[in-house]
Amino acid sequence: MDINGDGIFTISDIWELLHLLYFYPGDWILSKIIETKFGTFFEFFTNDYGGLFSGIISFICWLILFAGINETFKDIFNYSKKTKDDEERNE
Ligand SMILES: [Ca+2]
Repeated sequence: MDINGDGIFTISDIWELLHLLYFYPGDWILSKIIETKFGTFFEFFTNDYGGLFSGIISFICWLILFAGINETFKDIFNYSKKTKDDEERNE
């Protein structure tokens, strides 16, 4: 858990971990395109990990993920509400 490598686990490591986690989707996509013609054309390098492009891609990925989770929970909630309504109607 010592992310910044200073030999001790502190609150800074939690911040670093959150940073790492947030940029993970963007950095992963960057790692896949860095060696392609597309990546070469747009001059993506390993020092772009955690950068603007990665941040934007990560933001979109997290937005899609949380929107999906939200929709899933909405469906579950509506389903349980429907079943409750149906039960009340049957009584
Ligand atoms: Ca540390």
